[in-house]
Amino acid sequence: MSHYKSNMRDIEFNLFEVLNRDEILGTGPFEAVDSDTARSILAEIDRMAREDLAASYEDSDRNPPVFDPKTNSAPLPESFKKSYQAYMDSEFWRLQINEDLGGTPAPSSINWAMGELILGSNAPIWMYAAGPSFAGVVHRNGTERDKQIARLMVEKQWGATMVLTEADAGSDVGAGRSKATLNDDGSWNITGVKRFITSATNDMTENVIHLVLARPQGIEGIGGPGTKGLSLFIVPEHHFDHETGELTGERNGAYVTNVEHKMGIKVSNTCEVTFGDPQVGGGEAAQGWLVGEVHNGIAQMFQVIENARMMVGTKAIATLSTGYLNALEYAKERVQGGDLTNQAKDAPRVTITHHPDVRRSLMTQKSFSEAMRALVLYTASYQDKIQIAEHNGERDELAEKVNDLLLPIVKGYGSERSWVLLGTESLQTLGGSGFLQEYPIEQYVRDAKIDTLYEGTTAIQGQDFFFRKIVKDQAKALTHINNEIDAFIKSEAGNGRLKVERELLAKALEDAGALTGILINTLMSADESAEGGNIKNIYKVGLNTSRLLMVIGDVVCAWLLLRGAEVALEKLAGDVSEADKAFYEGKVAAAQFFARTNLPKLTAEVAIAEATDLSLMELDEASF
Ligand code: ST9
Repeated sequence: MSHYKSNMRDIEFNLFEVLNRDEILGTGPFEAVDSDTARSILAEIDRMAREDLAASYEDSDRNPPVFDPKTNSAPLPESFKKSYQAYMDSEFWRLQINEDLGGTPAPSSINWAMGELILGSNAPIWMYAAGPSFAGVVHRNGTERDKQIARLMVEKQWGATMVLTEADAGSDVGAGRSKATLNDDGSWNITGVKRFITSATNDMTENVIHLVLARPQGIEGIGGPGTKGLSLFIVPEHHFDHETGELTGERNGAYVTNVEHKMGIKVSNTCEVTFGDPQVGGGEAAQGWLVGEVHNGIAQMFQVIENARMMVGTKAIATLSTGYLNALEYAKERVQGGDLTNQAKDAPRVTITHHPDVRRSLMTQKSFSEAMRALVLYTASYQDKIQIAEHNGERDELAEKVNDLLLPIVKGYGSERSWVLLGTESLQTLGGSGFLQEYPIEQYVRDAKIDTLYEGTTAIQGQDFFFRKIVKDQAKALTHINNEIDAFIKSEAGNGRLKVERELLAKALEDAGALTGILINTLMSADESAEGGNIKNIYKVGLNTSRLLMVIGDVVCAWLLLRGAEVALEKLAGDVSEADKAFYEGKVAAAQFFARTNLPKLTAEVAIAEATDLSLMELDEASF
């Protein structure tokens, strides 16, 4: 039986009943994917995810790739390769690719719905299969030469990697020391050692294209310190004819020199890659080509990072969702103890779904996984707007800003909530059995932990959220979301049944506003050019940026659940099947539970932020 339990009903509810994606499917850039096609594609991906992709999930964990220093590779288990091939053969990855590259573009919302199914069933498949999506970034930023390379990346289905991190440059990408030196023929030689590079070796694709950040040497005006001095290079594992894509038979000097031993997602090779070291491999130079012939590396790389941050958040919530559904299945069958209302020693034993604390736990899992699914698809609906505008030769700047604002919530809030809930609630529902490898949840916990770490830790997401997405944006996107939530609060949504929750949401929105205000005022008080300014006050901001991310995440999630509950209540007022009645009642219950159990806590978060002083920063390190 499959470990993966999808929630297609809720995915379709979000896409078609709340976000009304029917309105954009089959039109504009999505002409080739109409509503019926999208539904049947999702149904087939759902089947494939539960059967073909989930099939190798456990085996890939128990028999992970092992690094072979003689061949600089780590071959993947056969079971995993079969699942990967099933996905590639389905050709559904083409929905994320633009037409120029041989794709059939679908709205981002449909793609991330597909992403949830694949990432929840076996996430490394999505990661190894990302080569064609990476090609999109090469194509978008590239010269004619690069565009042709991008076409080949798709045609040949080569693997691809994002190569930023070094041993002493993780969160601080700008500390990277890898170098690039210009050759006479216009290509560059890359030297340096990169770490934590996902998918840098596999035995499923004939080539891997590394997108490498390195610092150009010896040319005035470029290659300075920090992230702005980094440029982005296309560095293949094997050289190829740039016109035909035929491998020339020459190895490029980009070698995997280690594969990490990890806590989870073990089948996803996390590699050290050494570039241009005469002592490594055949000692070849690592030849690369500057993307777009412009030195704009960090901005170009962030196009990949933004997509990957969305991927990580979606992976996290997909794992929580299947964790919850596995816990639910267990709880419905597990008989243990008597009902609290009947304490007689010979009272009939009941399934654990009768116990209040198990119900609390199950509803906590349900409400968070459905809230964060709504968050992912709501964010993706802004990406749909961006796609539509681009198709019309325009830019939708508001949609871009809102997407930017929501991304750290999807990634930071989504991964933190998911990982914690998988451990404290989903696994806990199974009691001691949850600790066993007979059930998938212990693997989910191990596999989900990475989501709070890679693609920018939660602390980085909190800083990005406050400094870049709120302060630098002058709160334009935040104001837009605030106004949307405010309009909902003031509406008659829920026809009386959501009145209490709308009041709770109003107070929570006020709290979120107060917390944002505290951080902005504290930031201003750190400006030493203003009277009384004290630079140390910036520490007080830093002590609260992750808090702000989580608080606004709670508010947005509560709102999205309540919006869904409003739709559910409208449906319940009409004729619905028994199955739909239970589903819609579940939507209302989850929204009410989320609002009632989470939102009142936000007032305390404001008080904590308000009381922040510098004592923690002044404490001697020896006292920790
Ligand atoms: C990793 C791999 O963890 C994990 C698994 C990957 C699996 C891959 C497979 C799936 C992916 C598929 C992707 C396919 C691609 C498809 C695309 C389709 C279209 N937003 O604040 P500043 C830029 S990899 C946008 O001064 P610092 C911006 O250009 C490792 N841009 O930063 C800015 O200039 P300006 C992941 C942003 O203080 C410039 O950077 N590692 C954003 O110099 C400088 O900004 C990390 O994630 C943003 N949010 O550097 C690093 N932020 O201001 C984490 C910055 O003029 N560390 N830019 O616009 C950070 O993010 C740091 O905050 C830092 C700080 C490095 C940015």
